[in-house]
Amino acid sequence: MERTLILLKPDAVQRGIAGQILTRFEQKGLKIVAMKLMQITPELAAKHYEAHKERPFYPGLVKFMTCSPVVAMVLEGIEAIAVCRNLMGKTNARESAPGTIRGDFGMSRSYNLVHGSDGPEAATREIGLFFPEGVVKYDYAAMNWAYDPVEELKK
Ligand code: 3AN
Repeated sequence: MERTLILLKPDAVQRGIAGQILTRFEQKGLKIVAMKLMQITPELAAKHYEAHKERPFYPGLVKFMTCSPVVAMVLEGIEAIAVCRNLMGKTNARESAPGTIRGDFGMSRSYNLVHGSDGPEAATREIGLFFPEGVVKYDYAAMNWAYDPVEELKK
């Protein structure tokens, strides 16, 4: 079981399509273990995008991510990181395949609607940054139907 940090970016919230994007993740079978609407501070954005500090698009990226609220969430599932990145599509929404979130909803490389952790280390770091309070523990009814309980959940 893996966890990933997903952000529905300011463009998703301001365009009123946060719900539709959340639905993509929910209908896939990912379990929501944390979720909140929040304003990202410049300090949090700097930590989150540390790896991109030297990139030319960094100032614009921080400005965009702090200009308006985001919906932050932690999703859980088997191979959740790769599953979510496949659902999201390529960074440049114009090149993203139809059927993906960015491919269906976006036209931009920077206003690309959604963030998803790109690996297990990033996921752990990002979840700690956005949810220092931790995640919510509960039984998810779909678990035994989204997966084969015998083969995949090894119950
Ligand atoms: P992804 O979000 O697909 O993992 P990253 O991690 O390479 O993409 O980039 C982080 C964010 O920086 C992207 N979501 C996008 O908003 C922005 N970004 C990446 N590359 C560019 C670029 N060439 N021009 C403008 N913004 C970019």
